[in-house]
Amino acid sequence: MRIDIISVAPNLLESPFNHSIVKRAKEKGLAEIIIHDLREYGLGNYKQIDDTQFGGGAGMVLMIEPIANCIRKLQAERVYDEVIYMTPDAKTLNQSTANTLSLKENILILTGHYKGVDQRIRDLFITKEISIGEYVLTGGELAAAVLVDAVVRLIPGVIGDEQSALTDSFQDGLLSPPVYTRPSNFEGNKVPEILLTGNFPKIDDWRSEKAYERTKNIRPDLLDKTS
Ligand code: 6GU
Repeated sequence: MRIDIISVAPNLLESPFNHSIVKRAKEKGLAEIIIHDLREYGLGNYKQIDDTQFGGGAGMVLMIEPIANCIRKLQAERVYDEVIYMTPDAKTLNQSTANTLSLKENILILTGHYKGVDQRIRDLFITKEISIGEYVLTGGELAAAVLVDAVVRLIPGVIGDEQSALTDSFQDGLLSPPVYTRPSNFEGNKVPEILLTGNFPKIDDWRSEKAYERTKNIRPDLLDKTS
């Protein structure tokens, strides 16, 4: 998968993609992530990328020309399956969206800043808008990093133990059950007996039960969706 990200703060995006699973995906050639600095497409000597909004009001808006020029240049080089705009005023990212995106060939992600981007960018170029939750971040970069992490780990071959991604929280619509490792007794706090028995069908049952219990307590709304 190739992922292009257009950003006004490209340095914010360097570190998250050079660790752990995303780093491994890049090294294996399963993911290529290219960051584009919107400033390079800015207008005039000052490389202007934002301006005050028509109709008045506080906050700067990212202008249409720099973004259009950048997107068009990239689109001339390849066909994008999705052109995604990261914005709080969109549907929230979920596992199902991450699963779908993980099977795409080329994805272009636009991250906003300030008051957002000129609406015509959204009308003309964007095929999908994604928020990562009901709170406001300074810019879309951290949100884009979250999206890319969630998607890249699902690309077939990225996680060695294929089981691992499939048994994540949310893959079956439930939260994960509790997990334990050594020691089996920490200052009198013992690991549930069942996990030490080696009775794997029983252990599977126990995990399902705990996943259901945890979901019922913390996210009962998820149970309404799956049933
Ligand atoms: Cl995608 N962008 C910004 N700026 N804030 C957010 C967000 C995105 N998702 C949640 N909050």
